[in-house]
Amino acid sequence: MGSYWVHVCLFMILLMVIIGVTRGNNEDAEVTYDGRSLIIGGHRKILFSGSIHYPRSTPQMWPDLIAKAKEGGLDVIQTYVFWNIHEPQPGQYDFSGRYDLVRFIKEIEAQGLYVCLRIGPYIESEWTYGGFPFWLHDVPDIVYRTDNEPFKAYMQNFTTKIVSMMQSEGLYASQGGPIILSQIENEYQNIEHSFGEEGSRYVSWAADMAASLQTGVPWVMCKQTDAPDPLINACNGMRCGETFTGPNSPNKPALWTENWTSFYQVYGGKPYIRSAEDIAFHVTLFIARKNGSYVNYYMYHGGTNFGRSSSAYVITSYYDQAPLDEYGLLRQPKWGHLKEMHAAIKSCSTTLLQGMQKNFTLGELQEGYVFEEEEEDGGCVAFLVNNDSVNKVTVQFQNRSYELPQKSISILPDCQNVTFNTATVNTNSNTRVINPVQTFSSADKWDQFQDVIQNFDDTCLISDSLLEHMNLTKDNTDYLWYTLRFEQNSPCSEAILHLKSAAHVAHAFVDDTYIGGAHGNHNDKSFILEVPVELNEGTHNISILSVMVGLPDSGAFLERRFAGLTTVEIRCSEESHDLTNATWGYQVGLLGEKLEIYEVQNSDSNEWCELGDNPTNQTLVWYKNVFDSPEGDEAVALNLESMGKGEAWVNGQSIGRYWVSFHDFNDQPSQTLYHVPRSFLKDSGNVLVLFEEGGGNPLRISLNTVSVSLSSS
Ligand SMILES: *[C@@H]1O[C@H](CO)[C@@H](O)[C@H](O)[C@H]1NC(C)=O
Ligand SMILES: *[C@@H]1O[C@H](CO)[C@@H](O)[C@H](O)[C@H]1NC(C)=O
Ligand SMILES: *[C@@H]1O[C@H](CO)[C@@H](O)[C@H](O)[C@H]1NC(C)=O
Ligand SMILES: *[C@@H]1O[C@H](CO)[C@@H](O)[C@H](O)[C@H]1NC(C)=O
Ligand SMILES: *[C@@H]1O[C@H](CO)[C@@H](O)[C@H](O)[C@H]1NC(C)=O
Ligand SMILES: *[C@@H]1O[C@H](CO)[C@@H](O)[C@H](O)[C@H]1NC(C)=O
Ligand SMILES: *[C@@H]1O[C@H](CO)[C@@H](O)[C@H](O)[C@H]1NC(C)=O
Ligand SMILES: *[C@@H]1O[C@H](CO)[C@@H](O)[C@H](O)[C@H]1NC(C)=O
Ligand SMILES: *[C@@H]1O[C@H](CO)[C@@H](O)[C@H](O)[C@H]1NC(C)=O
Ligand SMILES: *[C@@H]1O[C@H](CO)[C@@H](O)[C@H](O)[C@H]1NC(C)=O
Ligand SMILES: CC(=O)N[C@H]1CO[C@H](CO)[C@@H](O)[C@@H]1O
Repeated sequence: MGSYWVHVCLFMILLMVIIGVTRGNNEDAEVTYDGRSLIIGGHRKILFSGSIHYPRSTPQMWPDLIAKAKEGGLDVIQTYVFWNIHEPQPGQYDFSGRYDLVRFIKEIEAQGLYVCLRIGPYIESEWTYGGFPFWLHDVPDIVYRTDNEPFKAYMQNFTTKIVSMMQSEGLYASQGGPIILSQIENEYQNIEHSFGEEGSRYVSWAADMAASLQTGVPWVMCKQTDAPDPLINACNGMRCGETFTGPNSPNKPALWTENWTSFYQVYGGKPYIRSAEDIAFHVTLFIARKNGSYVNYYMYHGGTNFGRSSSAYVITSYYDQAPLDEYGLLRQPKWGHLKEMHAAIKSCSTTLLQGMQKNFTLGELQEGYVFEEEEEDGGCVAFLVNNDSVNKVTVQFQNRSYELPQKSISILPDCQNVTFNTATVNTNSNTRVINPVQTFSSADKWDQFQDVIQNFDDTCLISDSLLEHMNLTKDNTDYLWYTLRFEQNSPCSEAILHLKSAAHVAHAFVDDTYIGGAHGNHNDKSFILEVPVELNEGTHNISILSVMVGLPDSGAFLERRFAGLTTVEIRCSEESHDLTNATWGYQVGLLGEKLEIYEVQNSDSNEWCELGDNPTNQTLVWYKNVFDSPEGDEAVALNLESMGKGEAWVNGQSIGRYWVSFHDFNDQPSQTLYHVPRSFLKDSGNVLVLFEEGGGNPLRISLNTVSVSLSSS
């Protein structure tokens, strides 16, 4: 053997040693669990986690959001994976920009946090179609989320695609990466009964399919009490310390995958405000009473439903009441109070994880939980719970008196001193400051483009019935025209157009004149439009624009949902004409959409003309303006209070649908501010385009910066 081979051999030995060491580390990073907690690299952990959904913010915002989550005491960032943005057409994938899942996970890893990856691929999440790509709808014989071969094939392919992508980037903890948990399916138990035996077969199949992907980290199913081994059943809700029935095996830990920090908001609804005290009470209770070892805040940062990504009626501002608000600013005192609670729990997590739990009564509505290590000088942690929402009480614990405020839990990391009480908020509140920096009040800076009212003669898709809305639009647009040529041969006095729709909005036009509109709401799945109409004898064009504001995202048999017009009649005092089975002509989408009039390269198109003399209250009109970016780096938002309903684009990127004319019970718009991420903007010459369905005044739009007032802690 020559010296060359000696060197090669030495090198090989060295290499094997290095590989051996590395592999040793990898094995250490394997994630397992038992009845108490997840075990990461051999260590038990109590983990605080927060949901941040990558497509609901921008890559430019991610580092700051993750840093604030870490500073707030989180260990884990949880996200869903959004199938319909990643696979817009079968086999065509998109992981760019806001959809760059790997970049998001690597950013979390760079900041030293873990990841819980909820692949679904059904996710609900107030995301259009619950995350399913709409093309699934057209797969022959498909039935979603049950023991159905075509569905399972697509679900398995996408799940495998994501897992392989993570594996090839080395992102599972078992490979030295940050992902410590994955989720398959999502709250399936809610609909399982609709599928009978096939539903339970599907649960087993999904669990086996997931487990077979060999990620080296556990899988969870949330709200699925019978999650098959080795998958862990996890709790979702607001009060898992009270409602969770517990892991379905003594070898599984108590995990809370969605602790709702607020609730999503719909058009016509108001923000759901959950107090910092209430959140802290229930998180602490889950840890004390259920031996909880993982709690995820849903959402920690909600962000923005850009484009047409939100599900039916959901506003673009998502969980703005979360600890980080829509713009990524601290929402105080929520963020600070939870941070303190995380620190109090972390200061005694070893004892919580190693000690024996005992509980005892402290009063009629008071109870105590103690975790005590068995060995001499072992730690002791106590939680003193006052479930009385009206009275504070003084209780005796180990010969000391403790005053417990109303509805609160005191944490005693040494069984003596209270370091945190869930109802005692030491963090100062802050308030949002909105500064108008620019208005758009000069009419000569605006351009407009009048979209067209489609009439029967202009359409080429004809049917003798009212067709289903989503099956025609394929979710490429919100808009579908139903058109008809109506022959009025006999007198028709006091004529009324009466229609019923299972879409979200209808605008009716007769002979190119707007006669009226109506809309439904999140809770009622259909609505009626009834408007007087003048019909002389002769031929009339009836054109109805049916609009959807996001596809449904929940429930069984999503593939069979019906949207669009269901009946149309002309009622005269003499007789009624049922037009339901008349000859209808269809047109998918608006002319402006076809022209991509919102794109920057079309901003000089000669379709645009000067704003009319009376710019307000026009129907189906596109508006365009150009503006400079506000100085500095504060968050930016458009105030669209003067507008009605439509969608807005900045430099060709949709900032979402707006619907200011939909008021809540106090007659206030549900949302007036619409986030424009800084990264959508250039210093100057930004192109703003709005499509307004009717009733807007663009001259009163303003551009604002958004910040929070200083708070002293
Ligand atoms: C799933 O992926 C495999 C391999 O890439 C492919 O051959 C198959 O056609 C895919 N099936 C479906 C339903 O997409
Ligand atoms: C759960 O959510 C409630 C309400 O938002 C909150 O009070 C509580 O602290 C949260 N608990 C956890 C463990 O996240
Ligand atoms: C918590 O763990 C203890 C063991 O330390 C066990 O006795 C108790 O039953 C557990 N409580 C719950 C709610 O699982
Ligand atoms: C301890 O907790 C168990 C389970 O919640 C309950 O049944 C029992 O009454 C509690 N004991 C005391 C003394 O409160
Ligand atoms: C507190 O009381 C409410 C009823 O007022 C009850 O539903 C809840 O389970 C109680 N929680 C605790 C922690 O005892
Ligand atoms: C509490 O006081 C009683 C009598 O004063 C004593 O017997 C007991 O050991 C004390 N308990 C603790 C935990 O200090
Ligand atoms: C969807 O449209 C296609 C043709 O355009 C038709 O064959 C199919 O029956 C429609 N499906 C539903 C559910 O309406
Ligand atoms: C109906 O629409 C067609 C096509 O746009 C048009 O030629 C016709 O004049 C319209 N009829 C009426 C009564 O407006
Ligand atoms: C329309 O046609 C459908 C299917 O042919 C039929 O069931 C329905 O009764 C008809 N409706 C009217 C109002 O004629
Ligand atoms: C706006 O237009 C609609 C119908 O075109 C009309 O009913 C309404 O009165 C108008 N509102 C204003 C403020 O002009
Ligand atoms: C760290 C701390 O505050 N320890 C205190 C706990 O309570 C005892 C008496 O109750 C004090 O002596 C300690 O200083």
